[in-house]
This record gives sequence, C-alpha cells and structure tokens, in this order.
Amino acid sequence: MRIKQEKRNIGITQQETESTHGATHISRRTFLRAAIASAGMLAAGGIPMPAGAAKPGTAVTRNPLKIPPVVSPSNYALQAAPATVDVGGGKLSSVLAYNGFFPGPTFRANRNDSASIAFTSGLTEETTVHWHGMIVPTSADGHPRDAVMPGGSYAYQFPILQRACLNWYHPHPHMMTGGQVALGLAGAFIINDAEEAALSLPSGAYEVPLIIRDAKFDKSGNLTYTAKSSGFLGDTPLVNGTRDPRLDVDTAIYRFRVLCGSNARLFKLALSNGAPFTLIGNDGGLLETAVTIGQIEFSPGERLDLLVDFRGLPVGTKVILQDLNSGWSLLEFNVTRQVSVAGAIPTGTLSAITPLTSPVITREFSFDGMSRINGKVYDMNRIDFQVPFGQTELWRFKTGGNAPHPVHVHGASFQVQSRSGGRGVLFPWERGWKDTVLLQDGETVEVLVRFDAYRGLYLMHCHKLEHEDMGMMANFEVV
Ligand SMILES: [Cu+2]
Repeated sequence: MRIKQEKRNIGITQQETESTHGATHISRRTFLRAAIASAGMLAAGGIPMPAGAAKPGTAVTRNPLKIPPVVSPSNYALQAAPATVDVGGGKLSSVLAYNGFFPGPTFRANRNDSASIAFTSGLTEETTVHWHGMIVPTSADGHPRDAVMPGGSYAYQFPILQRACLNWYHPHPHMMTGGQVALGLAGAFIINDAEEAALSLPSGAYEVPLIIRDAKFDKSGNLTYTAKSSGFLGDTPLVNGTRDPRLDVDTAIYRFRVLCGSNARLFKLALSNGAPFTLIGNDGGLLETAVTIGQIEFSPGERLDLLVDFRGLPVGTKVILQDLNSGWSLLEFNVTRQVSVAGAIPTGTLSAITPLTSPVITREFSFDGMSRINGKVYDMNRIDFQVPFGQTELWRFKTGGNAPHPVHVHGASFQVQSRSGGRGVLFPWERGWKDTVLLQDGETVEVLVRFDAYRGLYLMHCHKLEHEDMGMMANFEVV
C-alpha cells in the first residue's frame, strides 16, 4: 500500500515499479530519493538532448574525453554539492559533483602516504564518503552510521598502507547511495608503489583513467535518477562524464585505469578492431602476470588495469571501445600522431602475490531476492557476525535469484577460489586481489579473505546500488 501511495505522490511510473517481484519491500527513503532526484536539485537550465547512444558505425560528433584533475589526498578539502557541468559539446547538465567536477578529482598518492580529507556536504540529504577498495579504519570507511548531514563536515583520515591499485570514492549513506552515485558523485583514487614503478608502465599522457557508467538525462539535459528495484539502467553511456567521448592517441602503448561506475549495468568490453587487451591488474592491483584477452565482463565496483597497443596503426585509424552487451560505442580512440616511444608489453612477472591458504572457518552468505543476505534486510544497528582479526576465512557467496549481484567487501581484499554453477569458471580478471566479485544466478563463488589491517565495523553488500539501498548488506565486526 505504501508503495502505491508513494508512486502516486511522486509520479513514479508503472514501468519503474512493477519489477518488484522477489523483494520484500521497497524502502520509503529510496522512493523519496527519487522524488528529490527529479525535482529538488535539477533546477538549473540545460539544453535538450536526444536520448540513446551511438552505435558502432554511426556518425556522431565526438567530444574530447574529460580527464579529471589529479590531486593529493594530503590536506585536501572535498565538497559534495550540486553543480552544472559540460558533459560534452557545450551541453550543460545539472549533476551532483565533488568540488564541481564530474567525475570528482582523481586522488593520487604513494604507498605509505597518508590521506587527510576535510569533507563538507552541500547536499540536501545525508551522505558519507566511502573509499572503495581502500583499506582504512572504520572511522574513515564512510559507514552509513557516520552520516554527514546537510551542511555538515567530516574528517576522513587514514594511512595508505596497501599496494598500488586503482580504487574509487563514492557516497555510502543509508538507503540513498544509488541516487547520489547516479547523479554524479564518484571519483578515482590511485595508489602507486615501488613494485609498480619498477615496471616502467605507460605514464603521464599514456596513463588514462576511464570511469565507465550509464546515465539517464531528462528533457532539459540534466542527469536524472529513478529508483528501480531490479537496478537502475540508463540509456546513455558516459566515460569520465563525457557523452560520445573521443580520445586522440599516439602510436604508443596506453595504460587505461578502468572503473565500472554504473549503478547496476554490466558491461562486456572489447575493441572494435579485434585487438586484445593486455590485462595487467584489477581491483587490488597488479596481477602476477599479464593476460591477453579479447573480451572482459565488467560489473559495478570492479576495476581493470589494461594496456592497449596502438603502435603500428596508421594515423587516422579509429578504434572503438565497445560494450558488447548493449552494442554501445563507449569511447573512440583516434590515432592522430606518429611517435616512437620506448616501452613494451610486459611479459614477465608483474607482481608477487602471496596466496591465502588454510581457512580456519567457512561462512556462507546467500544473496536472496533484491534486499536480503541470509534472509535478513540490513539493519544499521545490528552486527551480523564477528570475524577474528588476522584469521583466514573461506566465504561462500551464493544467490537465491535476482542476480547479477556484484558482491563487495569492505576492510580487506580477497582472493577468488572457485565458481560453481552458472558460468562455472573463474575468469582472468578474477585473479590476484579483488574486493568485488560478480555473482550470477545459480552461481556459488568462494573467496579467501583475511582482515589483518584494522579491527572494527565493516560492510559486505551487493554493489548493485539499488539492492544495497533496499538492504542487501550486512555489518560485520573484526575483533
Ligand atoms: Cu544484488
């Protein structure tokens, strides 16, 4: 009854609410969030844009790929607030942004640096900042109980102790993450270390972050969001907040630091010229060795470290980064300059990864419906289980349906051991250290994990943000 009433009150369409099968409820706040998204902050004028996305072979005017500014996390002031940004070609959109940037500034730091980020909120609802993939004390993890109220502030302070990798930051407020992320709040956080530096990987203009997501624009060209229990799907791809993006490239090897920043959409990445990617890393940093691979499945929260070789391609060549699931052209690489740059695709050992072994106990987590883990909807004040500090454990993720569920763990990285049912295999991008792993219907995925950095309260949840907002999340305490 409540859902019907709210649907009427805030004008959510039939199409957007009828897919609630399997969910015990849809939270009131999720729907209120939808009301705010469509009315509260989208006030500034924009230019109408046609919906839909460019298909391969379609002539479109391509916009230069935006590259967010790079900043140090040492004594940095970060604000979340509504902003008006150019999403390409002078088209202005109302979004939510960190320091006016969509995506937010890219933090870059070295291992053993420390982060000290003074956050203030210019939003009209509570928020937090979660440092996805960063292993930080509970007080800096952006847990929903540490909500930052409108106009409020929070000091996020943590040492950067983990290995080189690409992480990211985004809001994690109670039941309102989906809207805030969809409307623009996300940014990259890159850690460098000596092991990585010794590889002389492509750097400077040859190292490019790519935050890939889908989005929905209203008739005025502003970002819009409507909660949908099966997951928000936009109709327009964005890379680094750019519509129909183009990157002019040299005849060189590029390193792309790729983040799946969608709320719910899964991508299958490939290059239009049939060339493979060289996969060198993922969520938790470098793999032991590089893998040559033609297609990569990519789900919300996951990261990829990819080398793409444009050497030998004639100037004028266009190569499209495609999503084979939707048929979208995500990004056009336009070879514009002949250069001869030293460097090679690495063939030897990239990194030393010590395998986790000999789990002391096994825990099983069933991702049920769209809002429950082991039958329970998230309660911010309930500790669902305790994990002894420094103990290697086997965690078994399975699902009772309504997948995909990209399972994300805070407070530690894990090593994926096996997948049975469903796709039935592990993929090259699931080697090494991960913090997010995709669970499809019928699948059981086992990981080994050890929490050996901090004691305290952490989260495990589905990273389909609408499932997270509806309660597919658990609190655990490292003790
Ligand atoms: Cu889910």
